[in-house]
Amino acid sequence: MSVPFQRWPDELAAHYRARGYWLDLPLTRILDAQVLRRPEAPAIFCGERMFTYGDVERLSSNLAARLAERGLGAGDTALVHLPNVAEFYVVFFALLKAGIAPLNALFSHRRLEMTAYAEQIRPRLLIGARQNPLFGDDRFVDMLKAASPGLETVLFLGGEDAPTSLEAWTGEPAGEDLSFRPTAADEVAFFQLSGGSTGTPKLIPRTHNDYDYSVRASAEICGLDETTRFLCALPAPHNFPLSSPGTLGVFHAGGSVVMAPNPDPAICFDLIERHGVDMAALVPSAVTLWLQAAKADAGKLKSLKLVQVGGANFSESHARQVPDAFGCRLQQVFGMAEGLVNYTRLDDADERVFTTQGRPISEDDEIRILSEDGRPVPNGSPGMLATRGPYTVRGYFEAPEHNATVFDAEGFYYSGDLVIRDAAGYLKVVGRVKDQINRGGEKIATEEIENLIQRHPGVRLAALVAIDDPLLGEKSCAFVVASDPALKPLALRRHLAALGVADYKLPDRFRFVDALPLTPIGKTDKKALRAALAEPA
Ligand code: OOB
Repeated sequence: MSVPFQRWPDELAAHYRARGYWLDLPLTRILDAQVLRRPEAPAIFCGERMFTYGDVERLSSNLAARLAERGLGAGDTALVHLPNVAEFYVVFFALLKAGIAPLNALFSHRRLEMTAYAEQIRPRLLIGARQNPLFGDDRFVDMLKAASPGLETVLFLGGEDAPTSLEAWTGEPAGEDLSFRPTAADEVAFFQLSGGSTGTPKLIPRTHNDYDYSVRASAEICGLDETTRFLCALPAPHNFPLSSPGTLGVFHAGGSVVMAPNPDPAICFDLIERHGVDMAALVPSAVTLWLQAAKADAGKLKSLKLVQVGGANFSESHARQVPDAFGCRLQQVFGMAEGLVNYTRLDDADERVFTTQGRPISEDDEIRILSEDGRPVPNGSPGMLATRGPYTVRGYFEAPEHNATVFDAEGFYYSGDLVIRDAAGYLKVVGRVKDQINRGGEKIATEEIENLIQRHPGVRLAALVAIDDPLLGEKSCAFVVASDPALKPLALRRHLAALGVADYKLPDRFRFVDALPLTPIGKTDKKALRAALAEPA
């Protein structure tokens, strides 16, 4: 049994192996390598706790053994909902060891997102945290079980009673038999989350082979080694802090990860000072806060050597401030959970680092930049980015119709970004054609929210558009055509909250209008709506 997914064509797979990208080893080799070499070395600092590589190995093996004992293994999936704590990695490695494919939801995801994920992957296992209001009692678990009948095993971080306590399951194994094994390296290891532009969130099946390559190559590009101390302040499941090179890159290199609950400088600066952090990954909105805070507190940042910035548009003026303000190098990162990641390189000239979002990891990342009618545009001109390569997926999980719209016949993925390429192959992100809002790096699929607003009985039509925001880059504004003239924003906000949607997706503003403007072919004219935002309400 294995999780179904769209495979790479045989001849390309053979090429990726011949080039040494695909090693045919499971992702768990990242941990195994360090356990053999330096089991006593610190892998994770989390609050007052420190976990060595040996600890992560032991705890994850215990959990894997218990799960295998329950009959969980290859072909099974798990829904995981944990905050930025060491247990996130213990669970991740445990599930990989046992051949169970996890979907690591963001901790900000609520009932609606979690239910949609469960309906798609039909998990046999759920791992959550009691500290999250979703799992304060068992009501939501019962709902999930109803939506996903195969869900038998539920474990909680911070759970009191032993049968469901994650702590108990990672403790000494119940039986003698420690038999479990990962799925084959060319099978699905886990699911990444797509930022999305559709009504339901799309899932991204990542194989051991493709993900491991992106981690190893990223670690090399970023110069990680045993001395690296990496601050994980972005949500741990996100592709950027997980693999670009992220925490997995740090484990691969034998360094240490320092967990932060979020990028708040009041928390992060102290962690940097205390643990001698030399590298951090941030979204642009966090950099803005750090730049402010560094005016008073730069002394705490002495150990920093590299700050990576990615996930959303980063202004050149802020980019230029980073080296002096933080006393370190800047690296720009333009990546996507579907695969392709671009980095400025450590030896690039400053101007290139300030003005581009880098170039692809691999010589075998194929990049096409296309006009609206699908023809290649010359270097220096903006066009739509299409890509395929050794770690860019060939399709979303069980979404044939959507796949037909964002992957072409040759397997190129259309990211929805408008980019300019220069003669050296560096990319600059200049815009977007996908209907998505990038709220400080958190992606909102407009269609998802529009559908939810339209479920309110007093609403005829809704359209969500981006508003420029000095801190987050973009916020969201919902244009609403109401059938009930008394409808107020508060009622719509309550309606969305009652549906259980994550907070970051709630519209920042509402505007009531008599009708939505239409384009000549009858679609909502979002350009006109954005222009209307510039005028007073
Ligand atoms: C990263 O991954 P996702 O999947 O959350 O979002 C991908 C999208 C890109 O298609 C692009 O629209 C935007 O986020 N984006 C950027 C950017 N990096 C990502 N837009 C402008 N400038 C950048 N530097 O966001 C992600 C994954 C791995 C590494 C870094 C970011």
